[in-house]
This record gives sequence, structure tokens and C-alpha cells, in this order.
Amino acid sequence: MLTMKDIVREGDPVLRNMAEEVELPPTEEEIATLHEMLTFLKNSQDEEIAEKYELRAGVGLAAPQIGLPKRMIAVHFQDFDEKEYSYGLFNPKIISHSVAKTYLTGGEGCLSVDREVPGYVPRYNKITVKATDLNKNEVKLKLKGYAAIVFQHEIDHLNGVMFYDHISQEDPFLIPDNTVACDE
Ligand code: 4LI
Ligand code: NI
Repeated sequence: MLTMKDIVREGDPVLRNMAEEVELPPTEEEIATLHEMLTFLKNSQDEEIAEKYELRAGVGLAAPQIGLPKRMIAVHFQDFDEKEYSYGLFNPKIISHSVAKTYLTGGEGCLSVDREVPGYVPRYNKITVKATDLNKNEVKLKLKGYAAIVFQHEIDHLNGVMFYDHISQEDPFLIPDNTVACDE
């Protein structure tokens, strides 16, 4: 089982490198790893399990965060209209996005970052993601608001990008034009 000791922390170059595409169809080993990443997220959100294994809660995890430079992400959360998102995805790609942006009013956290970084992280408010899921099926997901933020945060990890790269140096709480708040 994956625990916090498996999570790579900032400073490790794997978090700053471009991850490699997964050759399709994924191997059974790659599928098993992605299942483990999804289980980590579920465990991290289960109060009893999280306390027992000292897991920090997360809703998303990218393979580079466990030291694996491959284009794989897991997400597990509900958005505010109770819609469930639970996916393990290979080669996720943003194929289109809105002009309008959004940001989490509480800022963003990351399992690989053991400090609070204050500021708003502007992201596209709507995105369409194409990927291959754990059943080896191609999926196309239309996401907005919180869901769009979580997927963008995880896909960024595949490109060596950290959330704080998007925070304005001059004013961390600057809200760009055409940007709506996202409270979650
Ligand atoms: C316990 C059980 C306030 C502060 C509000 C906690 C179950 C922050 C928000 C959770 C913040 C669950 C989260 C992310 C933020 C903050 C991630 C709590 C886990 C809220 C997820 C990837 C950014 C995702 C909204 C510094 C580890 N997650 N909160 N950001 N939750 N969680 N991110 N921001 N301020 N990070 O962290 O999984 S996208 Cl579900
Ligand atoms: Ni992260």
C-alpha cells in the first residue's frame, strides 16, 4: 500500500521533468500502479485509515509524485453538486479550454509540498480532457470549476509544473481579468 513515505517532495527533480507518454495499451503493472494511486486517495480521505497510516488527504495524485516519470494521474473527489469523480487515467490531455479562468479561494495544496504557499492559482474554468481509463477505454471528460482545477493541477505535474508557478510574484492574491472564484 502507498503511504506518505512513497510521496516525492519538492526538490526532487522528477517533479520538474516532463513525464513520458504511456505506450498503449498500458501493461498490467501500469494498471496496478494506477489502481494503487487511486486507493491511496480513497484511503487518505477515510478518517480511520488516514489516521492509522498518517496519510494527508488529497483528491489528486500524479505518477511523478511517487517517483514514476509516466503520464498517469488519479483523481477521487465529489464536486459541490455531489457529482463523483473517481478516475485513473493514462495520457490525459487537455484538448480544449475556456477563455474564462477560476481559482480556489482557499489557495491550493499539494501532497508533495510540505508548506503553505499563499496566493491564488488561476486556472481555466472549463476544460475537455481526453485520456485512456483503467478499463483501457478512451474517455472524453468535460470539466468545470473545482473538477477542472483538480485535473489541471494533476496534469501540470506531468509537465513538471507546480501550482505555485502560477501564483503572481507581484501580488499573490491578484485576480486576473475574466476570472470567477471557486469555493470548495
Ligand atoms: C480531509 C478529508 C482551504 C485550504 C480550502 C480533507 C477529505 C486549502 C482549500 C480533504 C484549499 C478531503 C484540497 C487541494 C486545496 C489549501 C489536492 C481538503 C483534500 C481539501 C483536498 C489538488 C489542489 C488538490 C480548497 C493551502 C493535496 N486540495 N484543498 N487544494 N480535502 N483539499 N488541491 N486547497 N490551502 N491537494 O490547501 O489534492 S488541486 Cl477530500
Ligand atoms: Ni500536487
